[in-house]
Amino acid sequence: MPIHRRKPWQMPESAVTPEEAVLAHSAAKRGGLSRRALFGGGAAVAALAGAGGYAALAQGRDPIGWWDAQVGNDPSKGLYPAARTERFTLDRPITEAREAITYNNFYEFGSHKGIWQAAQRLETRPWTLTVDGLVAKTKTADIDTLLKTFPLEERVYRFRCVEAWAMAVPWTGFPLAALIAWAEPQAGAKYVQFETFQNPAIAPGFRQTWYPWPYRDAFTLDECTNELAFIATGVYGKPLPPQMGAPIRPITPWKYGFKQPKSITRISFLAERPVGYWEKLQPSEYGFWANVNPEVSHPRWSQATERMLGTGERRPTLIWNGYGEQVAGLYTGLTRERLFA
Ligand SMILES: Nc1nc2c(c(=O)[nH]1)N[C@H]1C(S)=C(S)[C@@H](COP(=O)(O)O)O[C@H]1N2
Ligand SMILES: [Mo]
Repeated sequence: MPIHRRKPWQMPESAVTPEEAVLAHSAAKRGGLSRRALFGGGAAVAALAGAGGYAALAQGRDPIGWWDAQVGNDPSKGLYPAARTERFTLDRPITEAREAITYNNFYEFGSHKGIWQAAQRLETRPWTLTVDGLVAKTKTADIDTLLKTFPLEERVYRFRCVEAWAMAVPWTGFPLAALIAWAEPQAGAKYVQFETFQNPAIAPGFRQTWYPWPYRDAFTLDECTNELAFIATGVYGKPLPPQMGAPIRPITPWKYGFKQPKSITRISFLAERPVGYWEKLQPSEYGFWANVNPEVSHPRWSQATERMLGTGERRPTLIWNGYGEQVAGLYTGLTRERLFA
């Protein structure tokens, strides 16, 4: 086997994250794939990711400078920064932008944190969002039309990955409730499913056919109309960079990060509860609700504390990620549900 020079996005096996470890486990169960077969694929993935366009150009660039250059070509740049809504002020400093845009989970571009350059192959214009299922009528809207329809605001939210890393992030966007109202759900709609783009030509992860593509996850309609539920189109006062889910993603800050698909192209209103991407891979570890709770351990690690990106500071995990006042009432009576996994 030829020796490949280590590229920034190739991580040593020791850097394997908990979410990847699950995958190795479940893929091994299904298809008899070994851990090495899974993680040894890094060079092939890297070759694909590095093959084209912006991704190749981004190599070796400063991530902030690169982002600024991309924003210069963004038709929505004039909408940013938006005024901050102060009532969501936090108990912790905002995470450095550089940390948040270079440490990402976006399995379409690779199953490790160093995907920011690979993700530059995502072309975010033109971009259409479809709403379908139990709605008055299927609608498709262009992202720039949506951005003009809903007034943008900035909200600083806690963000907590199930792997126990965390951030404090200034998202720009609009309440998810506004998008739901625009979609005109029918009476029978109980669940709202978000679906990520699916284009194997630009994202090497799709070749890894043991993943249940496209990346999807869902919330109840009541969760979506809670005042905290948000649609992010920007972050740090600029349009979202591709690696953070440009041009549009849902944000539900009281839940673990995996519940929130990036770069969505479809929202479906459903009568039955669908099974999300991680729940399909490992239902015993990743459930439908996935609300943050320090006392409910992941089967393979404690959730009692979290590590802040950038500073490395450890903080105690907060129940509902600190948003109990807004969201706890959504769950009264659901005593038989696994609310925290
Ligand atoms: N399409 C897609 N969306 C995704 C993921 C992914 O792999 N693909 N990872 C999820 C996980 S596990 C987390 S923690 C967050 C990470 O968001 P960030 O990279 O912007 O911090 O995105 C979520 N949304
Ligand atoms: Mo995550």
